[in-house]
Amino acid sequence: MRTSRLSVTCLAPVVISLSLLACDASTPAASNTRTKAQAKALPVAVHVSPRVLLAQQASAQRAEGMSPPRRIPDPPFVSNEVARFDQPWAMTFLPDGRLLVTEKPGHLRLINVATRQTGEILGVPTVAYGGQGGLGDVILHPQYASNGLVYLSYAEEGSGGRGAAIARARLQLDASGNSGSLQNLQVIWRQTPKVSGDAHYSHRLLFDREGKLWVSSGERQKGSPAQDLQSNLGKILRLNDDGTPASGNPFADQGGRAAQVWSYGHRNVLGLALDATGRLWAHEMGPAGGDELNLIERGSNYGWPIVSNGDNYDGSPIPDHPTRPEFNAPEISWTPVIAPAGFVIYNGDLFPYFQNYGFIGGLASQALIQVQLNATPSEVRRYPMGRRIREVEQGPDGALWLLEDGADARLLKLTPNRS
Ligand SMILES: [Ca+2]
Ligand SMILES: [Ca+2]
Ligand SMILES: [Ca+2]
Repeated sequence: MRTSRLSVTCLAPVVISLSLLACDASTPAASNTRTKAQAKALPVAVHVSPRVLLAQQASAQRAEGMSPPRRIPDPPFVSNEVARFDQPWAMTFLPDGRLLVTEKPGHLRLINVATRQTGEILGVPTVAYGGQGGLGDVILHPQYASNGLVYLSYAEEGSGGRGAAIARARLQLDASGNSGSLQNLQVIWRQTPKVSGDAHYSHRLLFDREGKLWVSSGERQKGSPAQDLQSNLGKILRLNDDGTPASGNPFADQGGRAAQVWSYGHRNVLGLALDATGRLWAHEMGPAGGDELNLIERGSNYGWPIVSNGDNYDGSPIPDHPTRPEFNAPEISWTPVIAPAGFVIYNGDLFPYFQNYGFIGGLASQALIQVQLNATPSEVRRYPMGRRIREVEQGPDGALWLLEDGADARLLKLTPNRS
């Protein structure tokens, strides 16, 4: 990042043919001043070369948190299979580089990605496996290194039907191998009320820099709860690490479940990610058409089920977002759908040309989808992967990792194409 900043900064004076001055990292301050003064004195109608425009564009993109253009190999990455799992759903890396993987039927695996040796972590709660339900997300507490806490989301049976739950426990690893167990397991949050059916749990988890726990809670395919602040379905929630409502939430004064809510009017949110400036982005599955990427704002209503850029599966229309400007409209919407699942905003060093871009797994689209998150968010490229992609993660060394969906699903490591 630092290297690129210097090189682009230095590009402008050279290609403007201003001059005169050698430009490198050691350019003295006095010379910089002189260059700026000369640049300021240039006539407005000066010819600007394409390279200058590129440098200016890079500068503007940097200002918006985007990476400057670089020579990008095509394809930009190569993909290698590391392991296979049964219906994997989510993954997260331990500080030592080993990888926790959830499998929907209710297994938590630990894999040493260097040796490819895999083991199982015992003590996972009983899950309601079926349809879209089962074991879901896994993340680490921000102070995992000292407290060993992992957080799991899953579907559970209860009176009235099923709902998502979140448990936290201390991960106790065996002295050798990749097995272990969950100790002192505590259920810290539940979807309420429980309802029939086995779809749209969402239950994606994310910790922010302040140690708040973000939860996507799907509307369980019931629609209207997404607009009811006393249901925690169809919401994005902001909680403390013990599952209690975080202070400063927008509907705290309404009490009850409303105190958990940060934003509402959501459908099925299978991806949460923070960008370099701390903004929260979430994608959600639309019905027939209308998948969305949303920038999540405090107290905002994202419109479901009143508006959608898609329509109902039976073909009956749902008014589009522009008909109701009071609802927060998506930054990107997809028709036909991509069926988004898994989401990272890249901030590693291994792929300099991916800095600050979002990467979304595609189920129906069987692809990895690259999006830009600047002033004009859009899909910039779609990489066909040949299978449904369930989960995307960034590894400690900056590699991108994907989990395919379904039985006999591959764990794939993406590294830069050096050819
Ligand atoms: Ca993950
Ligand atoms: Ca919406
Ligand atoms: Ca519509």
